[in-house]
Amino acid sequence: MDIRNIAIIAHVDHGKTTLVDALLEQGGAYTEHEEVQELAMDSDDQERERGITIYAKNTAIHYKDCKINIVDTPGHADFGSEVERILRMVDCVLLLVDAQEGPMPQTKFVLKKSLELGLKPIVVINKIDKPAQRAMNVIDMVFDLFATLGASNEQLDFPHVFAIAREGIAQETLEEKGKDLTPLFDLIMKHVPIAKSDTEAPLRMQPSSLAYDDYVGRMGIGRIYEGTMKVGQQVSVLKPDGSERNGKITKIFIAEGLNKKEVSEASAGEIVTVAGIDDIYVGETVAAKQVTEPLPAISIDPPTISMSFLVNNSPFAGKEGSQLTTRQIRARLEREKETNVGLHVEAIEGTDSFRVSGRGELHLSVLIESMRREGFELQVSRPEVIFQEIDGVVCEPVEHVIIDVPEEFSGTIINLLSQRKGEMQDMKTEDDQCRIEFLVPTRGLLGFRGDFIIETKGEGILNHSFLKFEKEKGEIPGRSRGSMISMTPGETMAFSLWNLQDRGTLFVGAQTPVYEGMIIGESNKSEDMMVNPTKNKKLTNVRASGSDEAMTLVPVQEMSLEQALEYISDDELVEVTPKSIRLRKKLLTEVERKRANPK
Ligand SMILES: Nc1nc2c(ncn2[C@@H]2O[C@H](COP(=O)(O)OP(=O)(O)OP(=O)(O)O)[C@@H](O)[C@H]2O)c(=O)[nH]1
Ligand SMILES: [Mg+2]
Repeated sequence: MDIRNIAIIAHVDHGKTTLVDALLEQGGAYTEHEEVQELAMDSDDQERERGITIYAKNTAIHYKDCKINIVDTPGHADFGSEVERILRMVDCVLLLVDAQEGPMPQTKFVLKKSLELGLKPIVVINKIDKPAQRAMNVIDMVFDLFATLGASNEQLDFPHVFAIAREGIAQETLEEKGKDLTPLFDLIMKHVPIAKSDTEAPLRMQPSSLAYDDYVGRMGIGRIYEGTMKVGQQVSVLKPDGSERNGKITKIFIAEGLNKKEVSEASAGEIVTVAGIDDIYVGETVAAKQVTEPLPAISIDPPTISMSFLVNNSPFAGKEGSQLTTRQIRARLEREKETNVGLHVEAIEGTDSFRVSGRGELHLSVLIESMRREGFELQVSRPEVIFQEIDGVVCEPVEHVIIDVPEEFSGTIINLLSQRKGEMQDMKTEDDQCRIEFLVPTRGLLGFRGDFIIETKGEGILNHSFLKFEKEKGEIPGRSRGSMISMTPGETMAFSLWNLQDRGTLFVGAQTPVYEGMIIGESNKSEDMMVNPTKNKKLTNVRASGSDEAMTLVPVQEMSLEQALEYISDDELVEVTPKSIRLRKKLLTEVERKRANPK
């Protein structure tokens, strides 16, 4: 069979999943009356709510006599290493670039990885319907990016097409108005090589990612490079280091539109999901018995960020969740490790806590959010960057940052990032709009987003993605303001909050239960401030005219999980339950804190 294997790659939000929608629709994946949701591939709850793709997924369509396997990848930087692994199972990529934004940090990252693997990308300039599109410029920028990344002459000669993914339109030139995706399908047929299908050779298949199913257990998703795989077949599983073990294939699935189809066999060229090998892992080779040579290893990037996960021991512990114990948390983290490649979990000896490490804040906060939805209560510490020793030198992760801001804010932003050890690389101004590129240590970016939004009055756009490890950059200043801490348990009263709101920014509204040591806001001063938010107004017989009505509270912006994680300091924790996100001091009483930290 004629099979083509492609992945769709791009910076976050440039329209990958939307394009897959259109490809599925026009590739006849649906029957006439099938009701299909927008962004159908983003099927996970958190994906739908956050409006981003978190897990790479594959699908397949038929065009003419050909089957096209398509892998939709996440664009967010935290999932970049997954994209890198996935590129191993395809023969071509569609590189999407927003016709207004142009190439962004993650465009660069995924393109670099594709070029290194020798892939020849098809460039899709998407969103040409945007009023501020500058598609022709963007083509030049993409060309420059290819050149900077050391593309070969063949790669530089990339085919391109313009698109409005949302309307299911592609067109060869900017002027003509397209009517469907035919020009893109034609490019795919012309430029994506037919998947090699040597069915005579003995079986070799390699998982690029993992999945889990309650009935069949862990499954490997990857490409069959050679031979044929059959249900019931006895196989060897070879590790890159040459060690081997036995296994048996119990189920094979291939993609068909939005569904998986169970088949009894599949051959070289096909992308399959296989069950039967319980401890299968990314990069291993599933092979016929006589094979001794594993496929080339797939490297898994080391984590860059870690946090401690603790049992909830706040005064409110156990009130809102059902999964509370260390044992339950441990089991859940172990289960996560089954499929979450790149996640590290380690019990911290002598404590009820775990060190959980991943590829970025979002990678970890998606896990925390899943856990709270499943009924867990836990506490997490401030995210910390993981240093690495490379050739005897202590190194830290550094990110490529692109900032788009109105020109008036550029000075402030450059200042802020310099303090955080950022180095400016480039700055361009067009129509009072600045694009500034920096290299910034990941450490300097933790907690930066909040300041950035405030300083740019919400008009700035911040994009960053991991670039490399570099020599440690020295001290970076932390949060400049202290916390407002409740000195007493109780329920917050509008009267006291009204008095406090001038002294800082409140995180909680009236009638919120609080405990001693809980953080209820940010102080305007640099030190922590102890307050009593539970005091009510003394009743007097004389009613001061108008003062009750005048007690208007500034609306509080409740913190999201990510905001809370970015916000807290080293001596603070985020308490997460199915119903609440609270911030607290690690040590709840002032006495304990003073004892721990005598001035
Ligand atoms: N104007 C315009 N908007 C588009 C077009 N294609 C996609 N969008 C919008 O862009 C947003 C992001 O689209 P997605 O398809 O989720 O982007 P993505 O690349 O899959 O994003 P991630 O998976 O999170 O990296 C959505 O709001 C789409 O409706 C287009 O051609 N024109
Ligand atoms: Mg997507």
